[in-house]
Amino acid sequence: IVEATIPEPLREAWRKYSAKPFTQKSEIELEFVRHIETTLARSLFNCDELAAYSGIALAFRDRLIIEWNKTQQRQTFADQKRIYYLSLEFLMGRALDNAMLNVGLKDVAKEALGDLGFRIEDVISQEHDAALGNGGLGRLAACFLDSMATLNYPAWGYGLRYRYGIFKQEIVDGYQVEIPDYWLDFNPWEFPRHDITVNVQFYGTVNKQRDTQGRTTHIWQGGETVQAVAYDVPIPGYGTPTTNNLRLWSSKATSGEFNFQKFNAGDYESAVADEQRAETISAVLYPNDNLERGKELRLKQQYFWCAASLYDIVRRFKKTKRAWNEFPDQVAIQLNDTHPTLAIVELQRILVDIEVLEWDEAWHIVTHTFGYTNHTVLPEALEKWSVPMMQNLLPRHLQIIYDINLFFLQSVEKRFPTDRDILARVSIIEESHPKMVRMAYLAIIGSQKVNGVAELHSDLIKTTIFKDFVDICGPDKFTNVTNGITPRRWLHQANPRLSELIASKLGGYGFLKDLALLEELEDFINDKEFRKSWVEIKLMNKTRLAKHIKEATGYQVNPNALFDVQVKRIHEYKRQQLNIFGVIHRYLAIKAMDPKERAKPVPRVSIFGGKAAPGYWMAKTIIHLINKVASVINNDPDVGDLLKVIFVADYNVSKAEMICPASDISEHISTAGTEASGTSNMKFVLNGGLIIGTCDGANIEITREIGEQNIFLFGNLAEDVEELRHRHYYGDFKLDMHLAKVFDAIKGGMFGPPDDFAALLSSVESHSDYYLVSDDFLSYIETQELVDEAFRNQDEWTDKCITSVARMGFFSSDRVITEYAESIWNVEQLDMGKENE
Ligand code: T68
Repeated sequence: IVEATIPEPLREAWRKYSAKPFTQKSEIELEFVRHIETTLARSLFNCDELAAYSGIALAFRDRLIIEWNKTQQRQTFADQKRIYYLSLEFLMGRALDNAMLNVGLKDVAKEALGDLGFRIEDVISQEHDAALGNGGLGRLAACFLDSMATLNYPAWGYGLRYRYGIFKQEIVDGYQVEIPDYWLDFNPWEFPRHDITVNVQFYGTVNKQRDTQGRTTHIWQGGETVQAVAYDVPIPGYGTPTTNNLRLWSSKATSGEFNFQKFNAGDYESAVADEQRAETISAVLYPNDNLERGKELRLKQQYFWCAASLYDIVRRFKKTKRAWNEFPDQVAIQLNDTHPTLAIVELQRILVDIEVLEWDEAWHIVTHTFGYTNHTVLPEALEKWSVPMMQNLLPRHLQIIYDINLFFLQSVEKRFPTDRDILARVSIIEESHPKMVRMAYLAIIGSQKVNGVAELHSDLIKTTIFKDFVDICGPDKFTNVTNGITPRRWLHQANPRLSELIASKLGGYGFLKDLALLEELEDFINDKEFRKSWVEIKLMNKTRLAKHIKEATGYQVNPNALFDVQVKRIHEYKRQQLNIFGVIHRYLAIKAMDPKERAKPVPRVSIFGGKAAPGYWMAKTIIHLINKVASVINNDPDVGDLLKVIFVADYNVSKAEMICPASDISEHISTAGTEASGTSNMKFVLNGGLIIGTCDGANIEITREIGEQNIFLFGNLAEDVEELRHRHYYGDFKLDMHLAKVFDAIKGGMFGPPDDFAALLSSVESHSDYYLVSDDFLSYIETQELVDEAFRNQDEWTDKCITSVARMGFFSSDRVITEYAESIWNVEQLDMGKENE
């Protein structure tokens, strides 16, 4: 915006007064007090911890936004290809701690807050999690933003600014209860951009017209328009001035719509109703993970967000005055699952209908711009939209989808003239009643690369759900990029003591930017002092969690017991039921022991956490069973410290930061072939805990990296699952004898009315045990005994933990982003010059 630029001779004054990064404590104190006294209108007589949080957060966000501005200028000036990461979910968690750590000023801020009467931990814990996501997919997007900023990639995230994030979970009488998460009351981390708006159209009709050159053009008219307003969230990199942008769109009625016409006509109520209807689009995050339910509002959310984001991306490209064929050299758009697939159609529409490019030229641009990441092979999670719904909501897009499909099927027919079924198999349109648009197929056809998120998963998509597309598009289109996590949040922030200990041995915090450096830790494996500190830190982290458990549940757990953790969304495929059945088995074994024998078993605390989708009844039953088992076992005097069962309510990112460092063993026990990757497995190992798991997702690569002597694997392999299911289906099924005893206990009413759990048991006993709980049960409980044995030898256990951490370098999201940048996006890091060397 050239006209608004300050003339060169006057810029000196600006530069003089422009705020500088904090360099010392007094500057932080000054800004802290200023914000409390002016922005918040408080004083030293009424400054509680929440106000202190607000003050310090505002002080830091002011500095972030200055770096944010400079970063945007640098990136515009560099004029390089940019990455656009489209995700319906960004599970960011808290921002303050992260912001302080990334600029290296947490210790200084701690002193500053101390001087003014506050403990930094108490202040940090005032922050409400930004919980705009369900689970792994949303958290992955957040880790990627962190890595892209840290590696100085010019990258933008695009998402929705939900008024309600994922619900808060309470446990009442053992049942999950959902509480709305209204999180925007006070959010210092977002900047509303009321000047950046996009009008998004829905419904209406399409008319054909001939333009002056005799071409047929399509005019999409009528319907309703909703306004997208941008809210920007600065994303600081670690140890770099780069501060990237996450742009979240919020919906509101278009100015002009709510207002005078209806209002003046005396129809005030309906004017307000229109306003509310528009706002509904960005009101709530759908709380399902790995399940799609085909609701119209969800489709509206998807289009609203894709249309606004693409408009923004195209606008930025057009400012460079380049020719359209250079678009893919300037823009890489990554689709986080199929949720943003409409962006493919929208770009084709913009190019053909608005910019009047020829279809083929436009399609060439589109198919060189997008990449698609698949996160699941579960059939119930693959998105399909009904054709009549799409016809109604997005009539022009449906036409374009039909054309994309037509040209695609024609090319397939030419190449595979003898395969009579292939066209029906690969058609974007499923010939069902109603017809459905298969979004994954559209995403594949419209992208230049498709990737899975762990090796096994990427192989599985090629050999199962997308097999035909490998034959059609060639194997090179399909690739693997194994997931990773940011070591800044998941080591340095979550486990500052361990991070410090590691830094003391490796000569600094370089490993936070190059996680492979952790391998040098193996040199210290026999260093007595180091090992002692290592063990002490784990115990401190467990003690902290025990304190939380006491406050939250009233149960006292012994920090010296083996902490066995399974925290993740509750889902049958993730098999929390296998875990709790195993706990009951252990309980029955303890009860059956001669009291003198009871000193022998390794004391264990089984910790569960996770949300069930509100409509997922079986998942809710599993939560109920866990809580009932907990109340029986935890109150049984025969058991004492030998076994405790805890359900941590409202598992979220900030709870994960407390729980991951406190685990001895964590459970990643999905039915083989069902968990695409898993990322909490990485978080637990990086924090010095071991894993019990199946040969699934990234567990396999974790094993390859850390060595099979350092992980407890069990259960059937992915390649055998189909055959086992087939056998069950034809009646070849026998309940495992140990599991049968567990079921007898439940049926006998040991954990409350057996009817409460009848459906859960029968999903195993009489409905073919789809998730192979019985098939894997013996292997699971035997492997748990190996865990006990290993834990008894604390020295060897510590060896395993240290070795594993040392070998986790591969799972940094920095490695992941580098792979995407090089093999999919073809984007370069911004050269930061000398200042950042
Ligand atoms: C997860 N997927 C995978 N989905 O389950 C996990 N789904 O294995 C993987 O590690 C992770 O993605 C990152 O790749 C999800 O979390 C969802 O949350 C989701 C949300 C909406 C619709 C469908």
